[in-house]
Amino acid sequence: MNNNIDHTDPAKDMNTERGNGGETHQRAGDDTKVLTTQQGVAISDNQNSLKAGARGPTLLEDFVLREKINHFDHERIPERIVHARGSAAHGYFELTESLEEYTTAKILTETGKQTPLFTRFSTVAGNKGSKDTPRDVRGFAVKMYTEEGNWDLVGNNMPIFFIQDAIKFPDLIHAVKPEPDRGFPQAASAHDTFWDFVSLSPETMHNLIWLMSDRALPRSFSMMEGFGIHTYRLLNKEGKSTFFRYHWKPVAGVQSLIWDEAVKISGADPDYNRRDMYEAIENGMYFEWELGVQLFTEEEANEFPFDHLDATKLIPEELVPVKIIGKMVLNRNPDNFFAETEQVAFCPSHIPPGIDFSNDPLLQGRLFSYLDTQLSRLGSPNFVQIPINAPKCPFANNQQDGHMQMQVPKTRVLYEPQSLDLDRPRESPQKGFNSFHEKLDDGVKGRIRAESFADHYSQPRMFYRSQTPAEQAHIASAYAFELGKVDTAHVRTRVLSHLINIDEDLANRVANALGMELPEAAEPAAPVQDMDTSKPLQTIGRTPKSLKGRLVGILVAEGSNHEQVKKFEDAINAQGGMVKIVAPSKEVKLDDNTRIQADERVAGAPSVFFDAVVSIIMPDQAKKLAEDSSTLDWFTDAYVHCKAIAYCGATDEFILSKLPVEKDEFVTPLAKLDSFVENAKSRLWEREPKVRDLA
Ligand code: HDE
Repeated sequence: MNNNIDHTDPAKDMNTERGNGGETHQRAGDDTKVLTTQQGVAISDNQNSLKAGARGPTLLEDFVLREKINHFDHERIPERIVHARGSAAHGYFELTESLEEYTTAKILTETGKQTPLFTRFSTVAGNKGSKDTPRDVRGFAVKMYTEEGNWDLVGNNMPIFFIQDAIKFPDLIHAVKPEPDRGFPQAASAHDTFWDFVSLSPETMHNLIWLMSDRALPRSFSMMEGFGIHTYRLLNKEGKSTFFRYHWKPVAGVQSLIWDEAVKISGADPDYNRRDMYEAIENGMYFEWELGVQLFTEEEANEFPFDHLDATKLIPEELVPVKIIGKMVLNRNPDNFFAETEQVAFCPSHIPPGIDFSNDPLLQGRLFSYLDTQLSRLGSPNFVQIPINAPKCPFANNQQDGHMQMQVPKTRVLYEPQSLDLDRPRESPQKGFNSFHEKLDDGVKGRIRAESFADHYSQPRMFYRSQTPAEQAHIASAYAFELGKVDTAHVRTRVLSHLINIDEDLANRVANALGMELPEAAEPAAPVQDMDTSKPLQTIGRTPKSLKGRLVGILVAEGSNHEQVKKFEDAINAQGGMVKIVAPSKEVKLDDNTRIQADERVAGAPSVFFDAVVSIIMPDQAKKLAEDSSTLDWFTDAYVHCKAIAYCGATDEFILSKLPVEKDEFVTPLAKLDSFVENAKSRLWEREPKVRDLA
């Protein structure tokens, strides 16, 4: 909360002058920094171009103007083809358990050491200027600056992907992106082309059901899991290989938005997730994850009831437990969005010795794509020299020249082998990256899909059946919402024909919501198995009860009781929660005459921004606020979004009494501060059947 207002004049150490428009502007004094051109020439006037006469024309000679405009004209670079919208933070990784038995990679064997990293979270389909809260997969990309070279762990917040082979990726993305003739919808999968493509590609069924689940609506970047999806390898001193898949487990637990909240947040604050991360880190509430690995041998993999090289399959944690080996902490915001978040270039092919790839055909395609795409995005193979991309360990090679080359090699010798300059770098069989010496079957060359990749329904079935009833209902209504936006009847029918194979109850719910008959089931390419359900696939039921990372909105108005406000604020902060003060006006005088600045005006801060709300207002103000629809929505939404509410007498008398808000055990008077704090620690799903149709 911003308390008393400071009206200090920021211009007091500057020479201020009045411009022609009457505005005040500041000029450098003796000991302040001087504005210069790119060439370092001091600029005397940054407000007026060089003209022939007071009323123009402007002279071509004006190099200050030309340089400034020229640079401005070229400020934009192409956005990422996918994952364009993202935000990032710096932090570190610390290994807690050595994997020495399995790998030589120092990052996975040297415990206790902190390795710097940079992590970028993203949506997939939307453009750079879209919103943070669409229904979408989230990217989860970590660049670890290890002492043996950069390791980019380029993953998602879901453990599986839509397709099995990289050759289908451009089609998948073309189908989900805005339709090419009309240029919409933006950042949305709810349209005909997406559902047409996926319903013709049954391998997408598993990722689709995750996309329809609450996982696609993370409450915070700190509240989502991260997964590498593909199987990778670890290689030890003897060259022995062990397969692994990695998981980032959020310390705050997995928490999601409700769809109605996500929709409202999109309008009220398209920057919702990035603002949350920025503010939390600025307030010292760092984001934390544990790194876990599922380790398994080739022999064990051969016994799995699915193919571990198939990126549409997850490995249930009950089958191969996740071994926690370290933690990641994000504790510093970038200094500059463009220089760091925009220019960071992740490539799954950036990998240190001791780690290696598997033959997953999706991964194999990615190894080409990421390096390739940086050329059109960043413009030169020298993108690795941009500070955010450069390794922090020594690096040296004979690659030379190219656009924007920043290095000045002082040698005649930029080739290898060579005998003219003994200081130049040479290959090292001992320290260098070695690929696993894999014995390959004498297969037949061809455009083949392995038969072991044919089962597309067993795992989506396992996922659906592992969910709590509330989550199953959310999934069914997400399918109904999305298909409700699909105008082509045969596409909707085809989707239903797949859902029957996943779960008949699900198919029926969706068909009912759409008013459609169930069609014949699609013909499965492999028998559908009833796999055991898996608790880690749930979110509700696994969320820890905690205020950490959660935000409480306190509504105040003229004359509100300052002491009461403080009491709530202190109680919430004491348990790691954050508070924002919301008021009808930006500045407000409380009962003890303190004038405070509200963080938000109520009209600009709907209760979807908060995890719980408190209202401390006087009767005259409550009467006024009861006439304002944004205040009424504030309480109604908090209620229907299953949040804790603490109210004062005036709020009860003049506002709540007008609303369909039942005073259940989670809607409490201010006197029950402790109960409110407990209730604010999680979403109150118990209320959901009363406020939403979960049929
Ligand atoms: Fe990506 N993906 N991807 N992807 N991906 C990109 O690379 C691609 C896939 C992921 O914050 C692009 O630098 C292909 C799976 C993340 O900068 C591009 C295929 C997973 C990010 C690209 C996949 C991901 C990207 C666009 C199928 C999870 C954002 C810009 C073979 C394991 C990284 C860029 C960041 C970005 C290609 C599938 C994760 C075009 C061809 C599976 C987190 O190279």
